Amino acid sequence: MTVREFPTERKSLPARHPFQTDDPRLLPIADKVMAEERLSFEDGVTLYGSGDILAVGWLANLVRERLHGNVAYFNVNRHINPTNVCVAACRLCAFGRKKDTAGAYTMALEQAWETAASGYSEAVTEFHIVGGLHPDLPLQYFLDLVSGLKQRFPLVHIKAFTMVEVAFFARRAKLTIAETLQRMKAAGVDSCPGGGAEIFADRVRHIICDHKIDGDEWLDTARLAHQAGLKSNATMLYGHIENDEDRVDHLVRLRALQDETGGFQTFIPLAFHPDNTALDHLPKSTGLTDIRQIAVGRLMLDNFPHIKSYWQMVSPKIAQISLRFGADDIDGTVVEEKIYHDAGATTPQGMRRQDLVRLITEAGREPFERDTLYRAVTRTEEAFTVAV
Ligand code: V47
Repeated sequence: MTVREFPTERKSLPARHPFQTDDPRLLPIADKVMAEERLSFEDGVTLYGSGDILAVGWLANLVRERLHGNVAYFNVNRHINPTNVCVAACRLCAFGRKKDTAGAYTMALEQAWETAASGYSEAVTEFHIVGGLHPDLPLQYFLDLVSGLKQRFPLVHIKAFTMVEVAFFARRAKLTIAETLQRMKAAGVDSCPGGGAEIFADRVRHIICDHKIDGDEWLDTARLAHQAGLKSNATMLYGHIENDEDRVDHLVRLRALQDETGGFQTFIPLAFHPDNTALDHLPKSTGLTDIRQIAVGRLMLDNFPHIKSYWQMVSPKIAQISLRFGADDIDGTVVEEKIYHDAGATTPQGMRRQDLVRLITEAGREPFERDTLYRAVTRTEEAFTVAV
């Protein structure tokens, strides 16, 4: 067992035990983390391969507390999936349907606006909007959807459309991606969610989501979104056919783009749910795999402000533990999640604000209600205000 003394500058949190590990390969990595040096591709592979998850978690927690102290973020949000009709037929997905087949739906605009208003009485600060790649719906449908929401809910932040959807809208509307993003912004889109990134490596992408834009196109679209002034998130889908090198490659490519634009807010590892997908022979991810993605993500993505353990994906229990393994955010109330529930998720489809507060408090962290841009939200009985 080797022990490294913890640097003394941490003031806001109680003294911790020193770094200890049974895995000598972690020692040079620990030295780099303590010196705030960037980790290499090889370091990432070592972190994934280490059996000493507590030591990996210790390091990730160090970085997490350096950035956020004891605070853990959550928000009050609502998901809206306007259509599940999708031309892509990705093997990873149980949500998409071909047009006019059983279970396919597309919301009329009024229906989408009503959906936005329904759910819990707590005032939401964010609408999270993603859907399938519909072969016939014009870009104007999505722009009207967003502008109608802005008219009805002017205080609510609209986080809408993944890079895959943006690239698809642009192609269908015969616009450049930059023009498409400008129209989205003008309609009221405030930022973009991180979906569709999956795993960038071509070998994997060809198998799990062959009809989507490739990894470079996802990154190019994100670059344009950031240049247009839209913040965005980045996901990584793990627990299918990818290997450790594919995961590290994904993280390193995200990190390189973030060096360039600074436009990413949050990294969200997403656990693959196999039920009802073409990959339903694969096993579900385990708790330790989930926790490791959070920890390695925190350590490799030194330029990402936030790492989210999305409770819907990994379960509230794992999300809670993740708050000690590198995560600083557990996402929100969500309300009516569909994508993972079609793929067999057994978590509730939403949680109340007070449940999120309890999860965080019981992890020994300080709950901090944020808006989508991580500004403090203050609530009175009927309304909320955002610190700007
Ligand atoms: O891109 C699809 C994933 C993503 C499955 O930005 C699946 O704050 C697991 O991106 N098993 C959409 N995952 C969701 C998403 C997201 C979620 C929460 C917060 C944010 C954010 C973004 O869901 C897709 C895909 O990677 N997905 N099918 C499945 N069977």
